[in-house]
Amino acid sequence: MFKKILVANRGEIALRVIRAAREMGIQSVAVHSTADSDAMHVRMADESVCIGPPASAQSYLSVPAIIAACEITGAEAIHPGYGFLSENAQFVQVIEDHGLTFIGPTAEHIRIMGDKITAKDTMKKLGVPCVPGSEGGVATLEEAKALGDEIGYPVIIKATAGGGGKGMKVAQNAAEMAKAFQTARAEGKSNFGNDEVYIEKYLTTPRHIEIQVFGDGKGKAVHLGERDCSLQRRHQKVFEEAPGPSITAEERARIGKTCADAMADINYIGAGTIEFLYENGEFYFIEMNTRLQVEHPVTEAIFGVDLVREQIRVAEGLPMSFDQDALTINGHAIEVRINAEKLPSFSPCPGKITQYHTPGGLGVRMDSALYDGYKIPPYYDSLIGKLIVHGRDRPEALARLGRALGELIVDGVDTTVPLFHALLAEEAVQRGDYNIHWLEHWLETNLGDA
Ligand code: MV4
Repeated sequence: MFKKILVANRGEIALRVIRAAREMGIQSVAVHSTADSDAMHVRMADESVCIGPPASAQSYLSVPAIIAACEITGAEAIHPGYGFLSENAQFVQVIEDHGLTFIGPTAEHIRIMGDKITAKDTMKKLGVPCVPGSEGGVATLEEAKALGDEIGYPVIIKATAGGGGKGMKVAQNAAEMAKAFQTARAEGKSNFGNDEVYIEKYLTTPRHIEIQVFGDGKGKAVHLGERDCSLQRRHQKVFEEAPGPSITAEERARIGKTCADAMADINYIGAGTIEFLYENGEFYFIEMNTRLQVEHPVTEAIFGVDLVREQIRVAEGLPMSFDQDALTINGHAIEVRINAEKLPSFSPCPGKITQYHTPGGLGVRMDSALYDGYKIPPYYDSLIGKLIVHGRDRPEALARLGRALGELIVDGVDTTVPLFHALLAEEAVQRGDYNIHWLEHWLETNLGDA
């Protein structure tokens, strides 16, 4: 059993990991930049180490500083949270070279899934359904045009190293191919230092459905159903729910088993998310995230499991505390991401919290590192909290969300809370009838968002 772990992150996710560790009797070490000396994760951890100046590149992304913090404090393992170094294969390698344990997958799994062409090729061979498209990379415009004619327009050109929607261009027809192909390559090169691209059939109105998987690293893996994360703005999720309102029990069992079997085959260890586009009753794999996700609490709510506790267990070589048969869905959960942002532009709004009151009651969870008087620094992500509600069914969860949002007080900065009040009044949201484009259209119509 680990005695002490280091949390290489900040904000609500650092608290999430510290809480799981404390319940397991494990000591926690927080790391922080000089801008975060007064942050809640520093206060809540058993110990803390300052690892550098405000800029993430010199603190939360500094591998030598984080390894040094482990050596100073005697921490045996590192939990990366999400973002920062959570999907950095080199970081995992360095951790292992120092005789420490990374709480997450192997460097090799991160490497495979970090390159989207390799990820897709691997998943296809494992029997996971993929979007029709090129086999591997597409090197020339001639090849790209031939493929466009073969699979039919519209097509999407994606950078293999891409992410967050960068290095992704749609070609509606052959005439648009040259520009789309060159732009995707250029964006891959400038953003990720890799100009390799691949091509897929462009799905016009899909939902974003992701399957939560979990492996023990020894050939056992399970799935914990899906989350529908279709409500996004500029590739940032804002509202997530589980189960997906459009997914049947039969579909869940089938795609879930396909994903779990694939993870068992590669001896996957820890938490992972397999992302699909879902259209006309079919699932199409697009990419895999080899980390805990922001929206993991909706899955925890409906399955009644602590995913971080399980991550720590399997990292220690212990078995998972459940098998597939023990995992049954109870009710419906919804998460909304509360950002310190000014509407309608969604521009970051850092500043001092003058009053903070969290909602409570049955089926309400608020994950946040805010406190009265806290000064949100301007250097990091604008996520300041996640409100998660759980009900016996979807209508109850929606009603509970409205009730809980009404209790929440965050004064001193602008937040995205008004957006959620407005969304809850929408019939499409009430019916669960939306796709990946719905929110952007709604924002244009209702907020005049560019
Ligand atoms: C697609 C697609 C349609 N067809 N691939 C966006 C980011 C990256 N994760 C994959 N993305 C997409 N890939 C094919 N073949 C549409 C998107 C997409 C999207 C996907 C999920 C959630 C929101 C989205 C918003 C715009 C585009």
